[in-house]
Amino acid sequence: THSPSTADAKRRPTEIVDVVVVGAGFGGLYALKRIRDAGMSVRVFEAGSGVGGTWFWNRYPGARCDIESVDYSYSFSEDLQIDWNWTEKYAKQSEILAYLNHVADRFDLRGDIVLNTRVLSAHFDEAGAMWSVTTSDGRTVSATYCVMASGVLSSIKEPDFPGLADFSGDVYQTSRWPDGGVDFSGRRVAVIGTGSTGVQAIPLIAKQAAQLTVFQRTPNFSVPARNRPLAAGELDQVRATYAERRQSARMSLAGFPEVPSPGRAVDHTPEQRQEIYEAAWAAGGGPRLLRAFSDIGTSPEANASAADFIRSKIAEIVKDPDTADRLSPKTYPLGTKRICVDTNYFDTYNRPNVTLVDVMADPIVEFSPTGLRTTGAEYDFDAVVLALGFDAVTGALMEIDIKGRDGEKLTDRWKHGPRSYLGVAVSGFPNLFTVTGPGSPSVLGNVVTSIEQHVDFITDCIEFANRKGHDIIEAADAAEDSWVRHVAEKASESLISTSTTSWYRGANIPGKPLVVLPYTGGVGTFREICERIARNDFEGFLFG
Ligand code: FAD
Ligand code: N01
Repeated sequence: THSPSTADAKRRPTEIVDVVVVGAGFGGLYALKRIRDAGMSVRVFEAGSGVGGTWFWNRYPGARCDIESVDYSYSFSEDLQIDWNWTEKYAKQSEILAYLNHVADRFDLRGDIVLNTRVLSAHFDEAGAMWSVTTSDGRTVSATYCVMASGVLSSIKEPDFPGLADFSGDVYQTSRWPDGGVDFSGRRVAVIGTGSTGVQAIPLIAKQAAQLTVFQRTPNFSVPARNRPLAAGELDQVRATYAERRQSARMSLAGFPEVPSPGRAVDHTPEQRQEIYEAAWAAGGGPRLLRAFSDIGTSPEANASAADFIRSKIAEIVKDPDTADRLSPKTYPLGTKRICVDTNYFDTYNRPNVTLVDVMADPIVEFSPTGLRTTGAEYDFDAVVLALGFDAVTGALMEIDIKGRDGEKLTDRWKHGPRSYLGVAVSGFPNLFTVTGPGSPSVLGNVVTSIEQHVDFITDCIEFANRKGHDIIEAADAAEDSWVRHVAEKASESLISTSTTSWYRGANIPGKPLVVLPYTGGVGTFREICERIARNDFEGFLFG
């Protein structure tokens, strides 16, 4: 890939486009296609050296999706969804990356994408009603609209362990995994972090490494993926009913086709519940268990019954009762951190070469040249894998120097927590759109369903303005206020608001305001609200 030098770029006159898009993952690629098809000029900037976003960066062992691939994929092109052959129930990272590269080629997107280029700032010039966007290669681009498709889980939580720089072994971050992989054979390896990433990587690293020490702070709920190759004919069956399947996902709670629900857990006997949980566990996947009953997300009693079931499974699988106990989440309700979907995760702790260290009880103090020290012990290893998570939903936006009307900074506006109209637009920041921004369903469930809906809504809104001869679109203060209130109200009905450790609430980043970031009212409900707003001439937006 060719990246022009800073000097070259500086000599270039300011490029003028209708729309700048930041990011070339699922969101940015679709935004480019949709906005270009609407007849506008688009320039996409992507910090990575390839397209794919999440699936470009996260190459750690075991990386794969946790929503079935036939659903975790674009629905905008009938031909694409008919032609593409997913090989497994949950595709691995390389296959999803190949799919997104195929999308870039198939729809001829690459010509409008500049790789290896980070957007540093976006300032709104009120006089000219244009965004001035600067990039890491020294360009300035002038655009009527800015669409931020910078990702909900793309800003890495950097390690701040004292002494890490003095560690003489190798340090790997799961989201910056070396292309071509890492061979851990014969090595003593440490993993810090047991979120979805750690849970996927740990079983595979354990198989290869001589010794693996897992440093766990908060244990996670995890259910078996039961991943498998898709049998002959299975894809054809999906293709035959794709339209219904997609429609069900669009109108669902969490962006994947609704699982037929037997109703509320509280209306079932303990024996009936057990049977239904067992069936969900046997079928595999997070959605099946979380949606086993309709009240798991809202009723503490229903939630506890599902959580107890998973804890009983951990106790069954893990032979050492003390390890099983430490692996069992007890401090937050099920589903208030994203449920993990694994292959042999708990069973991995039965291996003689794997040790679990509880760093909640015995915190990490510092790294040394040969390993790390906790308050109670010292551990030596040759390599450490950091799976510490992300500054979710708002992180990537806050990293860009965004200034709206009167030079107001987005970081100032969101100092006490993000405020947005529909997760799409911010008052005082005209013509700036965020794909899956805070206050939209974004990270809950199947993110691709939400990405498509958001990009469609944003493009429709810009086209509406174009038709009416307007070139300013701005969220009205009152509309934003009432949306923020509605999001908070919905959040207070959800058990997510009670979790003190979840990145859904920003709790994993020191100093981040504790606000439930996604809209918990449901993907389908959110879509209906957006459709109503669009029908009412995009009420809540001011046009000028
Ligand atoms: P991303 O894919 O994150 O793309 C954003 C891009 O923007 C990145 O490539 C980044 O480099 C670029 N960027 C950011 N800031 C700048 C800047 N200033 N200048 C230039 N470029 C910039 N969701 C699910 O629904 N199901 C799953 O199974 C699932 N699995 C996941 C697995 C992992 C390991 C992770 C980390 C996330 C997973 N997610 C999953 C969430 C996933 O992030 C979304 O599903 C989806 O891929 C997001 O697409 P996006 O285009 O919005 O963002
Ligand atoms: O990140 P996480 P992730 N000392 O924040 C620990 C998606 N995803 O990358 O919980 C010690 O969940 C931290 O501990 P604690 C999915 O949406 C999907 O794993 O803060 N430990 C936690 O254990 C997911 O939810 C898949 O106490 C520290 C871990 O690091 C989201 O991305 C795969 C620490 C971080 O877990 C994020 O998942 C991967 C410290 N200083 C990702 N700091 C699929 O399966 C942090 N931790 C599809």
